[in-house]
Amino acid sequence: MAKSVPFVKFSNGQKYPQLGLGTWLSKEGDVIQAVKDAIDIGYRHIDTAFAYGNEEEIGIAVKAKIEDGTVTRDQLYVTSKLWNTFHSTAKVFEAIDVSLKKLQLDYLDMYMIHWPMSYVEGREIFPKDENGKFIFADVDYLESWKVMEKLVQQGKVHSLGLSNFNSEQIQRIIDNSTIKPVNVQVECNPYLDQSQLMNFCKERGIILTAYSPLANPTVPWKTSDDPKLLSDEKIKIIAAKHGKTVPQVCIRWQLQRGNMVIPKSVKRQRLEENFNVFDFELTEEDMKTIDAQNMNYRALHLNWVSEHKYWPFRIPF
Ligand code: NDP
Ligand code: 1BO
Repeated sequence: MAKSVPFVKFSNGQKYPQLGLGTWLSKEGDVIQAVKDAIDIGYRHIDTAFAYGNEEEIGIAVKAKIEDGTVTRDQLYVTSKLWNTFHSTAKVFEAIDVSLKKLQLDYLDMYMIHWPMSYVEGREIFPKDENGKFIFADVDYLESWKVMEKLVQQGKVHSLGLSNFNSEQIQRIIDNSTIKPVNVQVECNPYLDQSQLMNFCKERGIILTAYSPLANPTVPWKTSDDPKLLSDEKIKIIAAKHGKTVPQVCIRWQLQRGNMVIPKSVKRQRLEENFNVFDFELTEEDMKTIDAQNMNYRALHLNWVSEHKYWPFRIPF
């Protein structure tokens, strides 16, 4: 019998499992088994995106686990994201249908704008000119949001969220929408604690989802100079005290802060490890020690598109 994960409640009344499975860089060949294993272990929330190129495999795994009776559709919560080359009105309508078809679903539990920047449409997902420079488009993310509101009205999506938006961009959506974002997904771990953005979101009834909660040690552009969260000496001491691992402490820290958290793994043993975080509690002192490790280190800076007018990292949060 699988263990169960606590739910958070969104401002629109929808509940969502606080712990989910990340799937960025989960490759074809690995991801079907990983999603099946995750569902067997008890994960009920799966995070994907058009840009991850694995929605089709995730759809196969989800369908198999529904057909073998492990779960029903309404016990699962699937998030996907609108990619940067699909921001214009016609493209948003197209993108949701593509994602739903690949995932073999009638609706998404949550749909997010993946990044505020739009790239030129109709080409590859990272469109570049002959000099390797990204080709931007000038679509305002407010246009995308208005279509996403229609997707909710059509029943194709239950909740709307934003990913990689800064506080000003989130506020601009709130001020110009009829359906408010219930969730903001951003990079967040002990080395990038996002405490200011968390407070900002909390004041507006938005729940934060922590991506790269283990400071993803395999981000493709990482260098040997990047800090290594999983080797952090202070967190190692806390983990040893509780008979837990550093990843488990990092995940637990997010849960106790009230965030949703979506660690990725394709290995069954790690999926179990990352799920096994509901039988211990970090003390107030542990929490403070972990908070103190913050160094505002951001792996997903995307500074190669920093000239885009909507690149989100020009302001502190
Ligand atoms: P994570 O911090 O979850 O780290 C994943 C990496 O850590 C993988 O290399 C994984 O390897 C390894 N790992 C997982 N568990 C353990 C463990 N217990 N011990 C040691 N190593 C471990 O990084 P992600 O960037 O993947 O973030 C999680 C999810 O957040 C993504 O998969 C995606 O769904 C979402 N995300 C969203 C973004 C956005 O722009 N909205 C951007 C980035 C992520 P292995 O698989 O081999 O176990
Ligand atoms: C380009 C990075 C996308 C991760 O969600």
